[in-house]
Amino acid sequence: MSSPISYSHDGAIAVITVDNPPVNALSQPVREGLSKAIARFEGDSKAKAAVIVGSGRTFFAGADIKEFGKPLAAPGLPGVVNEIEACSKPVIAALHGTALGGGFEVALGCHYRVAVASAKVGLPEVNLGIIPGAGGTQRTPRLAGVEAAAGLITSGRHVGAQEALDLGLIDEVSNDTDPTAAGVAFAGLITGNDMGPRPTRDLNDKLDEARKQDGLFDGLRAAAAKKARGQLSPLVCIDAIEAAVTAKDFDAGLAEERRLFDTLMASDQREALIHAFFGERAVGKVPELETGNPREVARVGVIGGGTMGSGISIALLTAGYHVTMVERDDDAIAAGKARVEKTLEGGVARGKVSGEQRDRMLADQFHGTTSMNALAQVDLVIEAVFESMDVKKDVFGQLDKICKPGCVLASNTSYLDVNEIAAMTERPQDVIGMHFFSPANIMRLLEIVVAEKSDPDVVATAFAVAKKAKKVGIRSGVCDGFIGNRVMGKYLRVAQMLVEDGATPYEVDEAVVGFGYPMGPFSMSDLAGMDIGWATRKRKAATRDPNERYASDWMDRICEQGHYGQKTGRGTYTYPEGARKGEHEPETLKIIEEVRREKGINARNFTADEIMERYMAAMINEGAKVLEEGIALRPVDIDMVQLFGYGHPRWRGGPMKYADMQGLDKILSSIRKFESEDAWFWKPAQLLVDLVERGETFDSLNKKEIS
Ligand code: 3H9
Repeated sequence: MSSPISYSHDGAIAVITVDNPPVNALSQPVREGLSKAIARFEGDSKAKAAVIVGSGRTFFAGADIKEFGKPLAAPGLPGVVNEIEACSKPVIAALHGTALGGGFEVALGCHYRVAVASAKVGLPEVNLGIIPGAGGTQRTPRLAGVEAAAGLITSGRHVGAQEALDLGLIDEVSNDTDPTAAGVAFAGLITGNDMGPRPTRDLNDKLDEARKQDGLFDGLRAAAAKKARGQLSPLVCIDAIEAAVTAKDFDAGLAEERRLFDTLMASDQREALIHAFFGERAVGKVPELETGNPREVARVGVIGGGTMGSGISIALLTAGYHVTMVERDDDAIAAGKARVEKTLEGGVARGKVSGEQRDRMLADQFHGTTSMNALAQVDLVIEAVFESMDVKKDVFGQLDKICKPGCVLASNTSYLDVNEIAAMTERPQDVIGMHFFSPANIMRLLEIVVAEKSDPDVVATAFAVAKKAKKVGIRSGVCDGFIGNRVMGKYLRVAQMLVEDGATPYEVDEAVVGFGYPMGPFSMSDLAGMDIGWATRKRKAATRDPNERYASDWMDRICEQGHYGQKTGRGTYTYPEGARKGEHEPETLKIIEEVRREKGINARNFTADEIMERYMAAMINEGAKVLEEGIALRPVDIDMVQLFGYGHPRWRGGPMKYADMQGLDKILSSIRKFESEDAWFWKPAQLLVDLVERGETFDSLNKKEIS
């Protein structure tokens, strides 16, 4: 196999080019090639300086993540970076695309850095559960200072070339758009001015400044802990940066960085976060995309201007689509428009959208109307009307008559049968579910619900729109609640049972937050409105299985008193004077005790671990059922639904990954234990039983390349 590294000359400048598509990851042949190229440059009497540059779309985007978790093949990256830094002639990194992680660490090991204006740099390792492990934590503070380095490394954010220059991370932003030309020109300046190598390891001024600041690391740790919410790597980043300041010399700091890096590399959090990285990309690979071609979409109709319809409209406007919002009367369309305007205004205030973009969206891209006929020429319609089968059927019947042939007809239903909706039209092949999550302009999950007759082109169109709107599109089959809400229905019921059996709702919420979710289920229902769940329970009462335990009486009673959560000032929690964070409500506890007394339940204590054992077991068991029914294609689809739509902590990788890491036999034995209390609810999924019998994991059901 030919080396991904090539070596050439441009006059007296050696040009070392990497070509390892798609992102020039630093896999073993790249590291080996780089090491050899540096040795060649050292002995190359024709070359006065060297430029390291990436071909294709980027400089190195980092270590090869696919190699993680496997034994490291020599040469290791830290050694290669040290070899570059030890060169007796200047080495210049010429950056374009995204110089990330190990890729940026190579640049930091070079003596000088020049970037094209569009380049971005960053150390995003924290997002993979690790820390920079090739000197990034030691060299960044030497260039940018401790505080800036900590900000960069604990957040993993990418910074543009100009900001990198301001921070001292690079030496020049070139006007050239070609990185090789930029690098060679900069190298010419260096050699022309007789400037020699400038090893980053020798720069100590910024560290000396930090040494004078009392309590610097306490402050940085406190800030990192606040954001980390259970994730280890941000705090370990600070430990490694501190080593740059306190270690006896650069090599000792580097050794400490390596020790910390190795510890995290062996952690469950690293495994979970890498699973999330590849999972986010894997969910976009579905069978329909192999045959289907996306239809052209420029104009989208959104039916409904409520919270959902306006959120969807904003997401689409931001993605560049023309949006026609339809509402039933003048007042409703005025309110819908006002919602869009207000949210865009907020975006301008927060600097997310420019005033000019907002004006363009409202003046050129957005149109509100009360006439369904205005949808005659759109390419896609997303219906976001009231969640009732009759209402949806009526809308789709009208769309069938109005919309042009080939228009994709999508429903934003969160529970209803998309096959039944499609059957209202003469073109069921054009109908699909596109289930957004509220607030739809912010939440990244988009469940793409493929009905029996949905055409592969229609599926491909929905995925293409998701991608353009920066959503994570995940394929789901048709069932009550699809992947997300169906699984959620189970763990919410467990939460209610736990309360009936002895936990307080506050203990349940605390356990769930302690696990890493941003919010517990009862705070969440207070936020969304307890009346929503109450209405669903009433609607489903007639068809409820008589064997099913009903544990929602205490919530029903709170609703019966007119308390629906934040919007009424009281729900499970109380919100004095419009507070957004709830306080414990003694009346809630009285109602719960009253229900327990009536049902003859002796309250038990549950520890946070016991609460989470049940909560996660319910999620995993239902996830396995969703899989065995073919509603989700792969376990990773369920994991990503939880991550992008329901607040599951990314560093736990999703419920199915969590189950694998806990051991499926352990999860099954928990379920069997609970089954003895409630055989109907806790019936183990056959798939789970089979996997345990075969000694396999959920990951074994994911495609090899994503596991
Ligand atoms: C590190 O460097 C550790 C060091 O400190 C220490 C070492 C000792 N490896 O995202 P895309 C694949 S940790 C392997 O769709 P985009 C990706 O899976 C690393 N594969 O494109 C996808 O494959 P497929 C620190 C990688 O344009 C394809 O490339 N670096 C890697 O939307 C295209 O990717 C990072 O964390 C990789 N490093 O975004 C950067 N990166 O087509 C991670 C990508 O089969 N990468 N692939 O699905 C990214 O953030 C984005 O991929 C990037 C491009 C911004 C570069």
